[in-house]
Amino acid sequence: PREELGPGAVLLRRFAFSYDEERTLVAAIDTIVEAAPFRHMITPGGFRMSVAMTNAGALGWVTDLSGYRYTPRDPESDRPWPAIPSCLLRLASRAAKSGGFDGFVPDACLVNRYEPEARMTLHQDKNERDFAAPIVSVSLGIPAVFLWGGEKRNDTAKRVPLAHGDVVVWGGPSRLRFHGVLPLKDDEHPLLGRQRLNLTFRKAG
Ligand code: MD3
Ligand code: FE
Repeated sequence: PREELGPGAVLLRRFAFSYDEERTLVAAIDTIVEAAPFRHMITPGGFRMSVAMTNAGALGWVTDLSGYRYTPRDPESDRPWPAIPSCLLRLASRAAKSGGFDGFVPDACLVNRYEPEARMTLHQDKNERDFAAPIVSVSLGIPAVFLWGGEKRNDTAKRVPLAHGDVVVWGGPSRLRFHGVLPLKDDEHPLLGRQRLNLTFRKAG
């Protein structure tokens, strides 16, 4: 099932299953979290994010009082971020190919953990160097309502439910659209419990 959300934005429902077993993906995420635990980062405006985050890859996305950026090291440990596990790299490039972007090799994987009530306000992803590469997102665990906005913050946002195993490829004209996630409703997933994990694969450098 392949759904066009907009130009360059393709929703692949349950793609993370046809490709790989969910347990393999969750085990790969566990290895990342062991090396670089989840943490609640602080926005430049001084707010603690409700979403907990960590990263894998040559570059990781961070925020603190001095701003948003990609760094080669985990600022909590001063060690390089863990490598992106190969099963995740394969999933990301296979999904990108299905979305029309052949040859996608991400150098950054941001892992977001939402517990009930966590949310992400409307924003654009523009800390990456090259907007020609897509972003591939993978949703696991309890469902969320994704907000798919326009080119300006005040453009009306469409609500898109995202469930366990859903993969979205965001490229082309959709790459710089505003987007966010509504506060997560309390729920329980058989494998992941009361949380949602979202992976975003990026070409940051
Ligand atoms: C559309 N994450 O990490 S994934 C983020 O569910 C982020 O955790 C959300 O937004 C989450 O930056 C949404 C879907 C997504 C990710 C990046 C995009 C949609 C996008 C970049 C451009 C356009
Ligand atoms: Fe984003």
